[in-house]
Amino acid sequence: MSGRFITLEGSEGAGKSTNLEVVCKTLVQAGIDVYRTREPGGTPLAEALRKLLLAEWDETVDGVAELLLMFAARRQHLVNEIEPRLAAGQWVVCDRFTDATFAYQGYGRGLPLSYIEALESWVQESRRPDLSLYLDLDPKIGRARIADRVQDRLEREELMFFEAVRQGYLARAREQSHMHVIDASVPLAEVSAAVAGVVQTFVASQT
Ligand code: T5A
Repeated sequence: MSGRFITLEGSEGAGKSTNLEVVCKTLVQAGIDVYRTREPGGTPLAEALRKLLLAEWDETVDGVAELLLMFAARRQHLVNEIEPRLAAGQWVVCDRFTDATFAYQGYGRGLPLSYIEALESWVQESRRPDLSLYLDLDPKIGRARIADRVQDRLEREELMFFEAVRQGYLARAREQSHMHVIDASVPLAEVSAAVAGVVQTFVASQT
């Protein structure tokens, strides 16, 4: 049996990295062989593209150029890591995937969603996440949580950008049955319990 593809989404500081551990631990406890990865990134070339995408440049980074780099990294990641592992029966847990592109490049940058839909079909063929957990948080709270970190190019965007990103995720969640919204404003233990609960229900539905 082929594996399942689970993604974790959220805006800056929502707790994705922290809760990715919870997703993996819940799956391992259920006896599932898990591979953990992230986007942009996940292969040497895709990680190099990540560095370019998050770096500051002495020029404006064009939104379409940013979108194409995201999908170039995604294609490399899918072909070299994600697809072979799913085919071998491993479950893949990925920190962000194409729902992030809809939210950041579509709603945040204002690029036509039709560009993203076209690239999604071309680059991913029929591959879509089986389950995506979206950690929803007011971007003001998220920013405060990561205020002591060195900020990358995307993290330095205006609050308005992150408010549009949040609306984008919420719009996707209303339309896409694979997406589950989790309130990330409550204490971490409660968020993690909700994450584990959704994952356990999903696992039970697959057997
Ligand atoms: N991107 C990505 C696009 O624009 N398009 C795309 O297609 C893709 C795939 C890199 C960037 O790329 C963009 C989006 C991003 O800007 P990233 O590194 O995955 O993506 O994203 P970041 O959001 O930068 O990851 P962070 O590590 O900053 O955020 P997390 O993972 O959400 O936050 P985390 O878990 O590190 O938690 C932050 C802090 O909050 C605390 C944690 O302990 C930690 O200190 N915390 C809580 N505190 C109180 N209550 C809670 N419930 C808490 N949960 C966590």
